[in-house]
Amino acid sequence: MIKSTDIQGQRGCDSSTAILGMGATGLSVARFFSARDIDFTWADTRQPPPALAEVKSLYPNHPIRLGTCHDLLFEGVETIVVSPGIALDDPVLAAAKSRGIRLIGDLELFYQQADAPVVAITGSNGKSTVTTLLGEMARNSDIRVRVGGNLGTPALDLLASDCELYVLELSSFQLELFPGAFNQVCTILNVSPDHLDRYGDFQTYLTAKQRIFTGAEYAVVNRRDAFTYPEEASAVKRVSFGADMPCDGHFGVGMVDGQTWLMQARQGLMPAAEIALEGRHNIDNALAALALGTCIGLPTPAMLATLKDFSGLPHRCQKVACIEGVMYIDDSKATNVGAVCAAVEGFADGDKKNIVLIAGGRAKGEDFAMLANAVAPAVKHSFLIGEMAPHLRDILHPTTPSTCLPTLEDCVKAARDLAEKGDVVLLSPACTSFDMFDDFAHRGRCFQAAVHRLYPAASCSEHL
Ligand code: UMA
Ligand code: ADP
Repeated sequence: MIKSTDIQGQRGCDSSTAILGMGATGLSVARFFSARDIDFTWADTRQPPPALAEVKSLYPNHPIRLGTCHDLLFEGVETIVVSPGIALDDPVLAAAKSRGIRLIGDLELFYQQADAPVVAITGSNGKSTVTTLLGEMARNSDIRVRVGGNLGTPALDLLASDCELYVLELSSFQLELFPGAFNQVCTILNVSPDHLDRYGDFQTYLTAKQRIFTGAEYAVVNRRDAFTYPEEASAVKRVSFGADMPCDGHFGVGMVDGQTWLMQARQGLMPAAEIALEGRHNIDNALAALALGTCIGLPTPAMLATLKDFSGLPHRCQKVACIEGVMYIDDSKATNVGAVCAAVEGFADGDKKNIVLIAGGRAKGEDFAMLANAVAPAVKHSFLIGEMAPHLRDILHPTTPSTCLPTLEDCVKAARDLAEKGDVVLLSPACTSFDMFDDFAHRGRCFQAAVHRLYPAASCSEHL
């Protein structure tokens, strides 16, 4: 394992190292360096950065450089630890690179230190669910596991000498500086357009995701999505999952006594109906977690028990209430078209139009055109908020009646007025929340509060 002195000597992480970004990642890097007596300076292109006061009080002796003038930011700097929210083609970083300054991410430091196997999980949708689910499977197998990454706890804060397994959710942003990892088990769960405001085009986004295969021993791939496979020539071993009958060594579904079962090759594992997670897309997530768990040797009984118990994270197709026969679902985390399609498909009821959709917010450069055909069969009306509301209305209205409204609360009330017994009111925005809310969790909490305000006097027996 590389010690702090090695890091200083070999990697150049000494006083000529700058931490760019004062968010969760930057602060975790600062803790990591401070614990090892490694000197550093702070840099941030925002003036002022949100955490400036906290950083000044926690790190009074470390210089802080702010702004977009790269000469001032990185004078004398040899290595920059870049936070994932800052694009590598940002002019400040492009200039630093052209001057020969080395750019690394927190993952490079993490992988130098991690002394236990790592499972790395990426994908456009389902990352947090599968990461958490696999972590629970490992915990239920009595393994000392630490779970984090893009999910919340930065990778460096997970490091612990007694840890037996790390499960990391990795974003495409983090993968841009992914150093590669020997013997790793990894997966790209699925790929659909996302973050195109940063990448410009789908191929660049996909290339960032595919970096996860660098050095891997096993790749868990999605049979329904060719973008999740490593290159043909790559030596990475593949274990696949998909909602069809699997071949030997792979995971899928099949019919047992007239019921859909999760299968490993020809062997039935459990009825799909017993998975605690809601929505058909979660069968994929369950299969992916089983495949990953099998690659790292988790016992099947513990994994299956976890699937029967783990009902999911908040704001991901979360049941909020059932009021007068109408189910209210908070899918605030659905911030791209692929996620909304999966949620709508998951709650569709045959050929009925049983869904009232609430969507909108701030775009990430995606083309919303495919949403129109995807939602039309199941959505009876869409209520739209935020910056994208007029644009979404133009796209959806030809196939699905759609109305723009000023607030989320207005949407909830209008959905309540329209929905009939047996319908689903689904918040699944296809957009980020930052035009109207702090983040997706804040948007989800506001939705849930609005739902509960609909019937304040009613008995809570119908609320979940
Ligand atoms: N900053 C600049 N210049 C910029 C942009 C940001 O200097 O152009 C500075 C800000 O002023 C701030 C800091 O960078 O001081 C923020 O850094 P950051 O944006 O990298 O965010 P962190 O707080 O470090 O959180 C990051 C992830 N955020 C992003 O990738 C945008 C978190 O994922 C992750 O949980 C955390 O690291 C720990 O690993 C969030 C996210 O939205 C949840 N991720 C995206 C997603 O899931 O879609 C990828
Ligand atoms: P991520 O961390 O990749 O954003 P989450 O597990 O938080 O993924 O789920 C976010 C949303 O993505 C969910 O609310 C759901 O709408 C959608 N989703 C989850 N799993 C899948 C999947 N396997 N395929 C497509 N969409 C999915």
